[in-house]
Amino acid sequence: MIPVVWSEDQQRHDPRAEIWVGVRTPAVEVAARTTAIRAALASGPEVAARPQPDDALLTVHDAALVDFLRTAWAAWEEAGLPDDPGQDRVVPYIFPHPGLTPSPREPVATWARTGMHCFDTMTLIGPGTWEAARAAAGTALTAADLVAAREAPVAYACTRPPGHHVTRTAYGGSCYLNNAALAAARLREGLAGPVALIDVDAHHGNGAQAIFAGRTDVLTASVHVDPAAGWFPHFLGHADETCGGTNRNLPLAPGTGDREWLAAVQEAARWATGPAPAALVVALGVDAAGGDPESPLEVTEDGYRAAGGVLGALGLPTVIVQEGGYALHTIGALVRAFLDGFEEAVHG
Ligand code: SP5
Ligand code: ZN
Repeated sequence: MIPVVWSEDQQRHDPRAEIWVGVRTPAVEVAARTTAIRAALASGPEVAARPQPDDALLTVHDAALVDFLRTAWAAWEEAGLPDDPGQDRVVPYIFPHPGLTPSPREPVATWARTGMHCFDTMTLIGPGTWEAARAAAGTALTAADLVAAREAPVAYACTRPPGHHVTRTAYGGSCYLNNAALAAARLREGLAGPVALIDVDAHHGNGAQAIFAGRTDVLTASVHVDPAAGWFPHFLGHADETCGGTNRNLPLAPGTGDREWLAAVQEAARWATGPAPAALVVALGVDAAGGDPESPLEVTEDGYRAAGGVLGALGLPTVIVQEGGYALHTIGALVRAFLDGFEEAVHG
């Protein structure tokens, strides 16, 4: 069975809430997600994530982002913000909008710095967030190391918090470090030949698109609900964002089910494997499933099994990295179905 790479430190992240249109609602990116996934995969082998030095993050992220994430919670506490005005999580309130200034400098006030590095109000930082985000990055990097060393043909990184919305310089979308992009960069270092990154999360994989834009050695493709129909990340994910031929976006209408979604996954696979990549990274969000609270797509468990079959049939060394999926009663079965479909296509 496909080895599951895991780090318990990931569960130290508890965002408690998200702030949407100014309203604080309960967090959907919770530790119970990965608990449910692990329970569904309990019959298979588990591999402990190997700790990675912080500078391993600099292949895809700027030092300023990493430094902010490392110190943000301590600075927030130090500034007394949990007591006055009573905000128990790091959250931005002002952003260096390009219409405000084209060349922002890091502001001095702790409460103003967050907007320099974060692009939404949905992605809160508390005690343990940095440790968990770093552990998730280490989990993805360990899976990449297993595959690059040919210790396993395929590895699944059971990551949280997720990562696919994070760019080189900015975090958001419930993500802090781009786990899948880190895995792709590690595979690119370890293997001769290009790497394909295919994102099937319900939301556009804007992070990898931006990080690898214009790079012919890491091709990115994303299948997601159409931002032009009103969905996160709203500003990105349109079909015309081709990044000079190195990115392919396949936006789908709300309500799209298995048939059209699988055709898009198939097309992403066809496109991304054109230059004969040496390895594949799958950003596996299962929030495209019907019933997920964060997306209007209507993919079924059988659809995810079939998608695993499509991507497994490519026969490439593969790292599968967990992204979204927020329906706690189905998340485990959906991941299990994808991995079963993948493995069946590899081994027959
Ligand atoms: C990794 C991942 O799947 N991130 C997706 C984050 C999308 N969040 C968008 C939230 C839009 C508002 N949702 C309203 C729900 C209120 N709790
Ligand atoms: Zn998502």
